[in-house]
Amino acid sequence: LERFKGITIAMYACYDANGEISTEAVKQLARHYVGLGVTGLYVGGSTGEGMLQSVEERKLVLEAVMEEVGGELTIIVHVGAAATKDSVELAKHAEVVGADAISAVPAIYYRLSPASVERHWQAMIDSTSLPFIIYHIPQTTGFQLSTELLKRMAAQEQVIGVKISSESTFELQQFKAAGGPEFLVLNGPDEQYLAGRSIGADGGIGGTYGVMPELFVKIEQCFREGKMKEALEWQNRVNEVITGLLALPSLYGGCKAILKLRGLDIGEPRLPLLPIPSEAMDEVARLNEKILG
Ligand code: SI3
Repeated sequence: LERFKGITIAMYACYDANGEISTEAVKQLARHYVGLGVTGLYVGGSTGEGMLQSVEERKLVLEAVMEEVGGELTIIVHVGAAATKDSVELAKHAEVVGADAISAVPAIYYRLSPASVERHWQAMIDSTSLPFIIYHIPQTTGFQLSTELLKRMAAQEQVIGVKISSESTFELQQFKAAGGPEFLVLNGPDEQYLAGRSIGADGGIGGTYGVMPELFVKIEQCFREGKMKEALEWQNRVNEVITGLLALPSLYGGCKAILKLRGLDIGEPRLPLLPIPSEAMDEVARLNEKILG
C-alpha cells in the first residue's frame, strides 16, 4: 500500500483552445509532476472534471497519462459516473491500460439508499481486479457514507481505502478506526492536510497540490520527520494561497491560470465551471508569486 501513501495530485483537465481534450497538454502536465517527490496522480476526479467529460474523453485522458508517466507515478483513476454502466466501462478500461487503482463517488443526481450505492460500487469492483478506493465527498454528492457501509466495503481485500473530502477530521479518524490499520485513509481538504495526517490519514489527494506540489511535499516530509512546528508553517503558507484561490470566480480556473503564467497552457475549465476574467489576473499573479516565494 506504500505506493498510495503521501502526496497524490488531483490532476487538472487539459483542453485545447476549442475546449476539446488535449492529449498533448495531458502528457505535458503529467510529465511536469515527475521528480518532485509526489506519489502519484488522481485522474478524472473533481479537479479533473471527469463528470464534465464523455466516457470516450475520459478514456483518452487516461491513455495519455499512462503513456507518459505510467510506471513512474502511481495512477488512481476516478471512474464515478451517474450510470453504473459507464463506471463499469471506465473501470474495465482502467485495468486494460494498466492503472494502479480505481476510485468512485456514489452515483450522482438521484437520491440513493446505501444499498443502491453499495451495488453501484460493487459492480465496478467485480468488473476488475484493480484495488478500489471509495471517494467520499458528501458536499457535492449528497450521500453521507455511514461507518457501517464503510466497514462492509472495507471487509473486501480489493477495497483498499477511502478518500475523504468532507471537512471533518473526526469523520476521518472514525473511518480509519472502522477500516483498521491496513485500510488507507486519504485526506481530501488540502487546507487540512496536516490535521488529517495528524489524526490518521496516510496521505492526501488534492486539487491545489497541482500548483504547489513542492509545498505539500515539504509538509509531508516535515510530518514524517516529526518536525511539527515546521510542518505547520508550510501548511499556513499553503493556506494563504488556498484562501486566495477560493476567492476567485473558480478554483480550477485559478489553478489553470497560474500554470499558464508558468508557461503550461492547459486551457480553461469547462462550463459550468467559470474561466478567470482578465480583471482577476493581477490576483492570480500575486498568488503565483506567493507560491514561488
Ligand atoms: O479532484 C478531486 O477529486 C479532489 O482532490 C477533491 C479534493 O478533495 C478537493 N475538494 C473539493 C471539494 O473539491 C480539494 O482539493 C479542494 O479543492 C481544496 O481543498 C480547496 O478547498
